[in-house]
Amino acid sequence: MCCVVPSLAIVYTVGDSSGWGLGVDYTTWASGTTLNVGDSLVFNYPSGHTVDEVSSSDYASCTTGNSITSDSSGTTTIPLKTAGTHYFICGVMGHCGGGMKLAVTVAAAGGSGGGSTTPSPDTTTPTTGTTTPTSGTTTPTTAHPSASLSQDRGSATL
Ligand SMILES: [Cu+2]
Repeated sequence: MCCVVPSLAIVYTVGDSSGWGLGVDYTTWASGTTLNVGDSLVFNYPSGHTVDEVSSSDYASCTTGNSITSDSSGTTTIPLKTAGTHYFICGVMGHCGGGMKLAVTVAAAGGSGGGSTTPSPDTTTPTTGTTTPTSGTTTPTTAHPSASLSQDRGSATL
Protein backbone atom coordinates (compact mmCIF):
# COMPACT_ATOMS: atom_id res chain seq x y z
CA MET A 1 0.00 0.00 0.00
CA CYS A 2 1.57 3.18 -1.12
CA CYS A 3 0.59 6.32 0.73
CA VAL A 4 2.42 8.91 -1.29
CA VAL A 5 0.06 11.51 -2.68
CA PRO A 6 0.80 11.83 -6.37
CA SER A 7 2.41 15.11 -7.24
CA LEU A 8 -0.03 15.72 -10.05
CA ALA A 9 -2.91 16.66 -7.79
CA ILE A 10 -5.25 18.93 -9.65
CA VAL A 11 -7.23 21.87 -8.31
CA TYR A 12 -10.61 22.17 -9.94
CA THR A 13 -12.55 25.40 -9.96
CA VAL A 14 -16.17 24.54 -9.36
CA GLY A 15 -18.29 25.90 -12.20
CA ASP A 16 -15.13 27.04 -13.95
CA SER A 17 -15.49 30.71 -14.84
CA SER A 18 -19.06 30.78 -13.56
CA GLY A 19 -17.90 30.00 -10.07
CA TRP A 20 -20.23 29.05 -7.28
CA GLY A 21 -23.57 30.74 -7.73
CA LEU A 22 -27.13 30.52 -8.86
CA GLY A 23 -27.97 29.59 -12.40
CA VAL A 24 -25.07 27.22 -12.94
CA ASP A 25 -25.63 23.59 -13.80
CA TYR A 26 -23.23 21.81 -11.49
CA THR A 27 -24.48 18.41 -12.50
CA THR A 28 -23.15 19.02 -15.97
CA TRP A 29 -19.94 20.45 -14.59
CA ALA A 30 -19.38 17.45 -12.35
CA SER A 31 -20.17 14.97 -15.07
CA GLY A 32 -17.34 16.32 -17.15
CA THR A 33 -14.85 16.32 -14.34
CA THR A 34 -12.88 13.34 -13.16
CA LEU A 35 -11.69 13.73 -9.62
CA ASN A 36 -9.18 11.67 -7.76
CA VAL A 37 -8.14 11.52 -4.16
CA GLY A 38 -5.59 14.24 -3.62
CA ASP A 39 -7.30 16.72 -5.92
CA SER A 40 -9.01 19.81 -4.57
CA LEU A 41 -12.13 21.76 -5.31
CA VAL A 42 -12.13 25.53 -5.19
CA PHE A 43 -15.39 27.39 -4.83
CA ASN A 44 -15.24 31.04 -5.85
CA TYR A 45 -18.24 33.16 -4.93
CA PRO A 46 -19.24 36.63 -3.82
CA SER A 47 -20.59 37.24 -0.36
CA GLY A 48 -24.02 35.89 0.25
CA HIS A 49 -23.21 32.26 -0.38
CA THR A 50 -21.68 29.44 1.60
CA VAL A 51 -20.15 26.11 0.81
CA ASP A 52 -21.46 23.34 3.00
CA GLU A 53 -20.39 19.74 2.70
CA VAL A 54 -23.39 17.61 3.53
CA SER A 55 -24.56 14.04 3.49
CA SER A 56 -26.28 12.54 0.50
CA SER A 57 -29.69 12.76 2.15
CA ASP A 58 -29.14 16.39 3.11
CA TYR A 59 -27.96 17.02 -0.41
CA ALA A 60 -31.13 15.51 -1.79
CA SER A 61 -33.38 17.46 0.55
CA CYS A 62 -31.28 20.64 0.68
CA THR A 63 -30.99 20.43 4.45
CA THR A 64 -28.28 22.66 5.83
CA GLY A 65 -28.56 22.00 9.54
CA ASN A 66 -26.20 19.03 9.64
CA SER A 67 -23.37 20.32 7.52
CA ILE A 68 -20.10 18.47 7.85
CA THR A 69 -18.17 21.61 7.00
CA SER A 70 -19.27 25.10 6.18
CA ASP A 71 -17.41 28.08 4.84
CA SER A 72 -18.35 31.51 3.58
CA SER A 73 -14.98 33.08 2.98
CA GLY A 74 -15.55 33.61 -0.71
CA THR A 75 -12.85 31.20 -1.73
CA THR A 76 -13.34 27.77 -0.28
CA THR A 77 -10.81 25.09 -0.99
CA ILE A 78 -11.93 21.55 -0.35
CA PRO A 79 -9.19 18.94 -0.40
CA LEU A 80 -10.63 15.65 -1.51
CA LYS A 81 -9.08 13.19 0.88
CA THR A 82 -11.42 10.26 0.58
CA ALA A 83 -12.87 8.35 -2.33
CA GLY A 84 -16.57 8.25 -2.88
CA THR A 85 -19.21 10.83 -3.54
CA HIS A 86 -18.96 14.21 -1.88
CA TYR A 87 -21.92 16.56 -1.62
CA PHE A 88 -21.84 20.32 -1.40
CA ILE A 89 -24.66 22.79 -1.19
CA CYS A 90 -25.06 26.47 -0.51
CA GLY A 91 -26.33 27.03 2.98
CA VAL A 92 -28.31 30.12 2.14
CA MET A 93 -32.00 29.44 2.16
CA GLY A 94 -33.35 28.75 -1.30
CA HIS A 95 -30.00 28.58 -3.00
CA CYS A 96 -29.64 24.82 -2.87
CA GLY A 97 -33.09 24.46 -4.33
CA GLY A 98 -32.08 27.06 -6.88
CA GLY A 99 -29.34 24.85 -8.16
CA MET A 100 -26.40 25.51 -5.84
CA LYS A 101 -25.75 21.89 -5.14
CA LEU A 102 -22.85 19.82 -6.28
CA ALA A 103 -22.20 16.12 -6.07
CA VAL A 104 -18.80 14.89 -7.13
CA THR A 105 -17.48 11.39 -7.29
CA VAL A 106 -13.89 11.03 -6.18
CA ALA A 107 -12.00 8.04 -7.43
CA ALA A 108 -9.42 6.38 -5.29
CA ALA A 109 -5.92 7.25 -6.29
CA GLY A 110 -4.75 4.32 -8.33
CA GLY A 111 -1.73 2.27 -7.49
CA SER A 112 1.61 2.80 -9.09
CA GLY A 113 0.66 2.68 -12.71
CA GLY A 114 -0.95 0.00 -14.76
CA GLY A 115 -1.16 -3.46 -13.38
CA SER A 116 0.52 -5.25 -16.24
CA THR A 117 2.12 -7.96 -14.20
CA THR A 118 2.39 -10.69 -16.76
CA PRO A 119 3.42 -13.91 -15.09
CA SER A 120 6.10 -15.77 -16.99
CA PRO A 121 4.54 -18.89 -18.47
CA ASP A 122 5.68 -22.00 -16.75
CA THR A 123 7.42 -24.06 -19.38
CA THR A 124 8.34 -27.05 -17.32
CA THR A 125 7.63 -29.96 -19.58
CA PRO A 126 6.97 -33.11 -17.62
CA THR A 127 9.48 -35.83 -18.44
CA THR A 128 7.47 -38.40 -20.31
CA GLY A 129 9.03 -41.71 -19.49
CA THR A 130 8.48 -44.52 -21.92
CA THR A 131 7.35 -46.94 -19.28
CA THR A 132 4.25 -48.49 -20.72
CA PRO A 133 1.98 -49.98 -18.10
CA THR A 134 1.66 -53.69 -18.36
CA SER A 135 -1.73 -54.28 -19.91
CA GLY A 136 -2.27 -57.92 -19.10
CA THR A 137 -5.99 -58.25 -19.00
CA THR A 138 -7.49 -57.91 -22.42
CA THR A 139 -10.90 -56.46 -22.06
CA PRO A 140 -13.37 -58.39 -24.21
CA THR A 141 -15.11 -55.89 -26.39
CA THR A 142 -18.24 -57.67 -27.38
CA ALA A 143 -20.42 -54.64 -27.68
CA HIS A 144 -22.40 -54.59 -30.86
CA PRO A 145 -22.33 -51.28 -32.72
CA SER A 146 -26.04 -51.22 -33.35
CA ALA A 147 -28.53 -53.03 -31.23
CA SER A 148 -31.31 -52.63 -33.73
CA LEU A 149 -29.39 -54.57 -36.32
CA SER A 150 -28.81 -57.55 -34.07
CA GLN A 151 -32.45 -57.54 -33.12
CA ASP A 152 -33.44 -57.90 -36.75
CA ARG A 153 -31.51 -61.02 -37.51
CA GLY A 154 -30.72 -62.53 -34.17
CA SER A 155 -34.13 -63.29 -32.75
CA ALA A 156 -35.52 -66.14 -34.73
CA THR A 157 -38.62 -67.01 -32.85
CA LEU A 158 -40.35 -70.16 -33.95
CU1 LIG B 1 -25.91 30.56 -2.31
